[in-house]
Amino acid sequence: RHVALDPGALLLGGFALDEAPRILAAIACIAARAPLRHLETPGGRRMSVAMTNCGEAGWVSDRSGYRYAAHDPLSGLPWGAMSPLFRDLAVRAALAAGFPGFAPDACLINRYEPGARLTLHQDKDEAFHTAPVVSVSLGVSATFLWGGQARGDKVRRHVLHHGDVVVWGGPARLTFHGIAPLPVDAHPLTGPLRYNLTFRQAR
Ligand code: MD5
Ligand code: FE
Repeated sequence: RHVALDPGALLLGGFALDEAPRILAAIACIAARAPLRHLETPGGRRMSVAMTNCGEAGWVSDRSGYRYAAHDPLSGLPWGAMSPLFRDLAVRAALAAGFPGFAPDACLINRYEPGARLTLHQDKDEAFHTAPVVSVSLGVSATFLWGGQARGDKVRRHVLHHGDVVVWGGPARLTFHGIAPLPVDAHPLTGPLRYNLTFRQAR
């Protein structure tokens, strides 16, 4: 069930299935402290995906730009700790994809409602691009879009299902990617929603 989407990009089908119920319970705890919110882009648009974080660094966006911050701008509190459940899953996935020694300090939690999407972008707000990004999909299936190293490159599509994990490293780390608008659907554990966790070494 391991499929290479590209050199450096490995899909681990169903890798997080067993942990999924516990991950969803943990997301509810994290969101009780640091609510899922629709961030504003530097251009002043409200993101359709709602976000929160755990770990030492959290990804945030506002009128002044994108960055990693140690504190939740909503509360001024540090983000909640990354639980061993999360860290161990991310480290095991990275290892299975050929990236030993992954030490994530940031976990971004994305929540998609029907119609929510992520337009094509690169993840380059992290200090080092040598570490991979580990992404975990939960709930309603979504169409992942990925192109190449330039914005204009041809875009391919792959459906990501509940429990799928993708590890993006090496030559795939800066690939342009996005998520197509979430369809109206239902999953037994999340209802109409999709969650995605991304683990990174931000600093
Ligand atoms: C998601 N999240 O499903 C996606 C999955 C984000 C984001 O894109 O930035 O929160 S992460 C997919 C990803 C990460 C890093 C690199 C690449 C894809 N890639 O090289 O294609 O919510
Ligand atoms: Fe991304």
